Order: sequence, then structure tokens, then C-alpha cells
Amino acid sequence: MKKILIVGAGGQIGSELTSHLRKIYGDSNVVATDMRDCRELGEAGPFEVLNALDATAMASIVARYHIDTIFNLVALLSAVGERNPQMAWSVNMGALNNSLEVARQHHCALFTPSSIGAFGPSSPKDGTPQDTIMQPTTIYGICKYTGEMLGNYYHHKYGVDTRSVRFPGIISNVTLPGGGTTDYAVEIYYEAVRSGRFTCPIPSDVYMDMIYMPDALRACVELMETDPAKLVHRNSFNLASMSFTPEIICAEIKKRMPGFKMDYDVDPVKKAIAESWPNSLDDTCAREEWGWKPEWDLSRMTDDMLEHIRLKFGVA
Ligand code: AKB
Repeated sequence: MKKILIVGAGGQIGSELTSHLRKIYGDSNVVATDMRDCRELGEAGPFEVLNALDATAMASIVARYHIDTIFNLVALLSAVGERNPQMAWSVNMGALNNSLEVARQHHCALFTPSSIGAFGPSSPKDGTPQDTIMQPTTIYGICKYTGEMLGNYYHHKYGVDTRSVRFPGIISNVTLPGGGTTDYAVEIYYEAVRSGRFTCPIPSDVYMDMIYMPDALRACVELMETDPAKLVHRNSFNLASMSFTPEIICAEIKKRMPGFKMDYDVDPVKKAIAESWPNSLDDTCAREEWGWKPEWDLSRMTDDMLEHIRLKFGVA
């Protein structure tokens, strides 16, 4: 990776991936784009307003900056997707199609995240294998699964260097996620600091895979820097780090804030989505093919999240 384009850089992953990649590859070598005018992304390096559904505009930025690697991070997430499935399909698949075509025409490598949402209720629940039955029941999952197939198709048919990971819910303290089923695991920390209480939309005993942002960013770079000869899989690698329920994360916060209180107002849409996803993924292939190893667990992440959010809100 020498000249990188990030499409959808204003979102939860993009805002942090932009500065992470700029630190490694140089500010001027990472071009951030978003459909909104995110001025802060233009402070350290190049920023362009780009609607990912406009393939001509995407191709022109790729040509102008001599891009060799594209990160397509555009996505309407699982819960918001269920409110408008047609829009979710057209945005998620439109951005992916354009990224694949531009990558093919301009000889770029392409990273597009998939998700634990690509699995469905018929997939094995615990230790969900890399290669297994996948019948997602959300439009988001259907887009992710289709995207995985398309990524592999472009690799086999046209030789495009497509790579991807199935991200768990990503927890971070910089940019809030929006519209996902796993968002509760970020919101709980903010509310713990802000008000000392949280109303959880997910049932107390539902497990989902999660990952802390520093590990997620490292995974993107490590996968994209791996010698292609080592990759048996491409789209998309199971990625695991930690798996917990609302009850477990609540207990972890209580260890540090004994007065913290959580109650439940279960959102039926999020409940159905969460229950259709795996409890925990088996990421053996990622470990074997490109050396994946998570560095953060729930306890260390909880310390770090609370410390950063307290600093943000000026709370002692
Ligand atoms: C969501 O909850 O929709 C996302 C995801 C797990 O892909 N965070």
C-alpha cells in the first residue's frame, strides 16, 4: 500500500482508519473521502467530497491521486437497514460495485469489511467456522454475504486483489457507530460516564462478538500487507477478539463503577437480529493465513474506554 483511498471515511471505522493509515504511510498518501464535508479529515492530509454511488467521480479521484489501494467503508448497518431495506441494498451494493469496478479498471487492491452479520440463524452458533452455512436474515447480512461472493468473483475472474474480514461489533471512543445492533456496547460506556445508568436494547443473555478499535485497525493493515501467496481465503476472514453478553459487560463496568445501574427496554428488531448472529466466531484461518492475534480483552478495553470517555467529558 503506497497511495490509499478511503471511501466513507467519515464513519466509525473510517475516521480512525484515516489517521491510523496516515501515521504509517504518510499524511499525503491517504486520501479520505465522504459524501459529507468532513473538514477535520482534511486537516492532516487530502480530503475530497465523494458520493460512492458516483463511479465516475470515484475513478477520477483514483486516477488523480495515483491510488493503489481502496478501502470501501460505506455501509448502512444492520438495525437501520431493516428500516429501509431498499435503500440499504442500493447504498451498500452500489458503493461496493463501484469500488470493485474502479479497482478493476485502475489496478487497485480493495478492502471491504464484511461482518458477523453475514451469518444467520442456521449457521453454527458457537465457534462458527470460517466456511459454513450462511443464510443471513437481515438486508445488511444479505449485502455482506453477496459482497463476499462478489469480492471473490472479481479476484478469480479479473485478478483484483480483494480482501476482507468479518468484523465483530467495533467498540471505540472516537466516533460513535450509528444504526448497528452492536452499538449498545459503545453506548453503555458513554452512559456509564455521563449518567451512571444505561437502558439496554439487547436481552441480558445474548452473546455477540466484539472487537476494540485498535485491534480492528491493526487487522486491516496486517491483512492488506500479507503476501498474497499466503492467502487461501480472501472474502472474508472470520475475526474474533472477545464475545460477551450485556450482563457480562455491565458486570465489568460495575467492577470500576459500583454504583452503575443497567435496566432493559428490549428493541424487538435488534433482539431478532442479535439472536440470528453467532455467539462467537472461530478465527483459526485468519490466525494461520496472516497471523491474526487480538491484543485487547474486555477488561483492558473497559479500563481504556472509561479513561478516554472521562477525559472527553472532563469527568474526574
Ligand atoms: C452492526 O451491528 O450492524 C455492525 C456489525 C456487527 O456489522 N456493528
